[in-house]
Amino acid sequence: MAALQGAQDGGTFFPPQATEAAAEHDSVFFLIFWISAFFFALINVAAVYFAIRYRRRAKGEPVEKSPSHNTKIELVWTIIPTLIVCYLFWIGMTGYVDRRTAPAGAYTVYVTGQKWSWSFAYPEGFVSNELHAPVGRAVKLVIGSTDVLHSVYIPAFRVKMDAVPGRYTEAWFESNRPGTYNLFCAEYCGQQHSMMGASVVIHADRAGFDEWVKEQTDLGDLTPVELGALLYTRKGCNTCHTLDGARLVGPSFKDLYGSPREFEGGGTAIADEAYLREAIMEPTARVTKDYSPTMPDFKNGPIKIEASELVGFIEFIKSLSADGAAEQAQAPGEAPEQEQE
Ligand code: HEC
Ligand SMILES: [Cu+2]
Repeated sequence: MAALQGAQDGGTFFPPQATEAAAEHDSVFFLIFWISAFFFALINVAAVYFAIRYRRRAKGEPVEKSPSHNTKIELVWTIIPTLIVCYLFWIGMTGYVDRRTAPAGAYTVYVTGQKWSWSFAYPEGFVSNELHAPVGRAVKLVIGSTDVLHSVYIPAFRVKMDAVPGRYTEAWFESNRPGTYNLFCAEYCGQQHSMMGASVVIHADRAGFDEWVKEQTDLGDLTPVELGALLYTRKGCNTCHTLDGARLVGPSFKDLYGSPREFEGGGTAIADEAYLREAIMEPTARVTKDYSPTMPDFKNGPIKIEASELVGFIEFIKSLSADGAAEQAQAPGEAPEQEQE
């Protein structure tokens, strides 16, 4: 029975409890579960017993006299269940209101769902594809979508809220347990729905979190290739593009530079700097063959790419192909040229 009750490390029914709300949620669930189990057993046993006791008799067999009613029993089976459902309503309602109302002064993170990835914009002015927070701090999620219905679902926090295009929804949590948890999309949103996940990282203390925020905001003295490598995860390219040649939502960046590209609806090109620039800033101008035009708009969308960052992406992608790496070795630190192959 303890295994059923969802201990901190997760029971049979539930993932670990990483918020106080999760523990409350599970206790309400199990209370209702055991009350239902008790009445299920009671009613079935009574039904079988009465079916036998008051079965149809053979002709001539004496019939047991049955009373028309019994006020005492009727009062008991009316009042007790009424009190129970009132109590369940009370704990359900107060729990719901608590879950819906973020405490004043909560740390606000803007969550955006899009086919098929999540992005998290922080009040310090940066965007990440991971949700980070320190232990013991209330975090309010303001949730939007750029295309279709999605749903933010963090099982370990017992948090679930739809992301609806054209409006903002809210959810909140306060974790009491450091660790890394899963965030899923819980609204079927198309082909790559099952791959639409993100990590939620709860830092053990405020200092660890502040450190992470500093890393995100401080670009330091990076070469263009290093900048591109950093932005590749920070702007969420890694949710759709790999570096090892594997196909995800989009084509891999490995050996992309210098390779021949084919497009939907015809046409070909060699992936030089000018092409990469167009592919990143205007992804729908020419759509790579066998892929759908689902790359986010980095010009006007919620996550933007600055001119200085574009150089980083191009140099980073170049460094991932033999041709590009050789060129970079010849002319270290030079800005990308526009020449054709
Ligand atoms: C939601 C998924 C998604 C994200 C996020 C994404 N892309 Fe894409 N990307 C695609 C898809 C799909 C294609 C192929 C279709 C097309 O050409 O638009 C593509 C194509 C490309 C291409 C052209 C590849 C080729 O085959 O010629 C480049 C370059 C590129 N993306 C760069 C980026 C960069 C840089 C980022 C991050 C700033 C990024 N993408 C983020 C989905 C994504
Ligand atoms: Cu989704």
